[in-house]
Amino acid sequence: MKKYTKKELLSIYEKMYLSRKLDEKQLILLKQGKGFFHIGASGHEAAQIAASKFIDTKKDYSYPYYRNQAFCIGLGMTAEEIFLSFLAKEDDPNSSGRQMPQHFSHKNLNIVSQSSPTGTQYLQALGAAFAIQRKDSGGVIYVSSGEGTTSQGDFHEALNWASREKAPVVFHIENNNYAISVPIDEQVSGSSVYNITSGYDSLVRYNIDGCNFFESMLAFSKAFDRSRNGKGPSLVISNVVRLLPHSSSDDHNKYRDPKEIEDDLKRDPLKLFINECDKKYKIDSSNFEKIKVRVDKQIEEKLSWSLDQKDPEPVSFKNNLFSGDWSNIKSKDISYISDKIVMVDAINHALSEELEFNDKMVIYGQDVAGGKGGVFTATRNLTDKFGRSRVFNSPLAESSIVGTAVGMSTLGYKPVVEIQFGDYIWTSMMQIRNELATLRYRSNGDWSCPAVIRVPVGGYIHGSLCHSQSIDGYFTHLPGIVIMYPSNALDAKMMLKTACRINDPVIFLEHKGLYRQGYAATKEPDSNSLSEIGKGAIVNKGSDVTIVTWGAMVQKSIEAANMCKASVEIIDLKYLYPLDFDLVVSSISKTNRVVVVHEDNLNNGFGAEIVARIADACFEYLDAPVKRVASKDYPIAYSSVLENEILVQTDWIISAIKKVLTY
Ligand SMILES: Cc1ncc(C[n+]2csc(CCOP(=O)(O)OP(=O)(O)O)c2C)c(N)n1
Ligand SMILES: [Mg+2]
Repeated sequence: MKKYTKKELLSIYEKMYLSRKLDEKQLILLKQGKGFFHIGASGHEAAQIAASKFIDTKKDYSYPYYRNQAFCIGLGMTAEEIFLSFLAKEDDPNSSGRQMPQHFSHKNLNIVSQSSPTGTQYLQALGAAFAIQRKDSGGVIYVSSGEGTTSQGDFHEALNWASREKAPVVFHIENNNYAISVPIDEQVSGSSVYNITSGYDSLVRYNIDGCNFFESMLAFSKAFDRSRNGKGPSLVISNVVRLLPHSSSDDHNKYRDPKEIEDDLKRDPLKLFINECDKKYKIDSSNFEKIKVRVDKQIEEKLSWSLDQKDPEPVSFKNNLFSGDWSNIKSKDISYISDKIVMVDAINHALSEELEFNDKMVIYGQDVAGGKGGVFTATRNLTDKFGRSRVFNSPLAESSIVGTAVGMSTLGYKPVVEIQFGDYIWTSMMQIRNELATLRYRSNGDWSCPAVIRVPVGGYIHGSLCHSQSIDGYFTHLPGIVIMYPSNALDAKMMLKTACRINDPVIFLEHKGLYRQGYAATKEPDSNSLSEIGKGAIVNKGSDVTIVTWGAMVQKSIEAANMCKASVEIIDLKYLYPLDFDLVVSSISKTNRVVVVHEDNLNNGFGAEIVARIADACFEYLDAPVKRVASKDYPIAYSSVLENEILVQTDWIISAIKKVLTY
């Protein structure tokens, strides 16, 4: 049993008390109209300060949830920093005023910016642990949440994969028996997080009284020790009390029994700590009183300083959506290394060359490793060539794939992951929408996650409802992600290599129907050939009408153009974000007529956005209404007869061309 000095114990108390008082102060400020939101750590302080004691901020990383104010103070976050965040000031280290308070982030303390969804942090922490394992730095990743969040699939996915890999993660579940108003018996099977987490190989669990600092120290000491020594993940379930309502927007008197609230006060970790110090170390109460007086005074001074600090500049909302360093990548004259390559092989070669180029790059996904090399063979032979630590299978879990890629890329690795079918990307949507797309922005550039997600998409392969989907319309709506969608082997190779080089997240859409098509096969560009980001191409010059399109519709448009008498200019956008709208405008200014063609179904497809922009920017050039050709608003049926009715056909494009020409 560790012996503590009086100085150590008083310093621990000071941190717990500071967190408690900061909760009180923020709630007062809120009532004074100086802030909008607060979520408190009161009752959780002992377990959190104990956990913080084992973290070495030089090599460990933390993914603390919103109730971890005391933990962050334990790592070194100051009262000024907490106030700057509460007041949404420019110098708020968490987000420069972009996120709600208690969404912690601190570059110097290795606290990785946390978003709001409960549970996404687990898979990111695991990805960060994969990076740590490869760096062999002896670091550990800390990640926490409440007990309610253990109902999220991401939590169990993370336990599974962490156990498989013996990843150095300390999972901390702070069980305060409530998830907002929902009690644990309506949340967790058998009311026991400890029981529902049994059976994961190499995961060791501790179920402790988190109100007791000393007991918490014992558990975390064992947990961190195991992880640091390569023995695998640990789970500490600390049973704590929630002394405040869930947040400043909640009133727990509506759903909690007053007697229970009173009983919780008896387990107040600060009171228990003072009692233990008195009993075991003979430290009398006057010592704690002195700390209280000092901290109270400091808080007032620090608040008054914080109130005087600057708000963010209004124009700063534009900063840090992307890295801003794309100008390094320039198109140049292409040298070719072979006369013909199909698109899937071009993708395979791009991946192989980039694995060679960047030893921090890794590839994973379902079935991507070994002899199979992916269900479409895009990763064939890569495990043989680069080994299992660089090209490996993930569990069958899309959220795991994207979530870990976010974490791994945050710590400097370059995961280029595969989602087997676009139709199944949806279980990773939370990770994409609220994490991958926002990490750089919400941390105002402190953290980023430049992962690449390769996704086979599209129809015309008799794939029915769930192997035919076009998904571009969903992802073009999310600021923060580059979206690439090549239509041929040449572009696929150069664009994918570019995706692997840039410091921003990329969704790379690959049309399954194009993988082995003769018309999408091209000469193969050499390993130095990259593609200028956001540059579309004119693939057919013309003067009567412009077709704006991308992906598999490029070829269909070429076929339609060949079957019309008119002179048709076809633009292959290649990038859906950023969009080469200048190219669209310059073509329409010449042809005065336009058809937008896409494979995704009509309603709310990306064509709607393009057409709206054309209506705004090209009104004076247009001699006919703008037409859209898109698949019908039905799920994609299996029978060829039905599929042909639903997915865009060449004659639909021909008829649209004729309509705008004869208007
Ligand atoms: C994915 C998601 N669903 C719902 C919410 C809204 N929400 C925020 S906190 C919370 C309860 C979490 O409870 P628990 O995990 O027990 O943590 P505690 O707040 O009790 O510490 C809910 C439902 C959210 N932020 N994210
Ligand atoms: Mg809870």
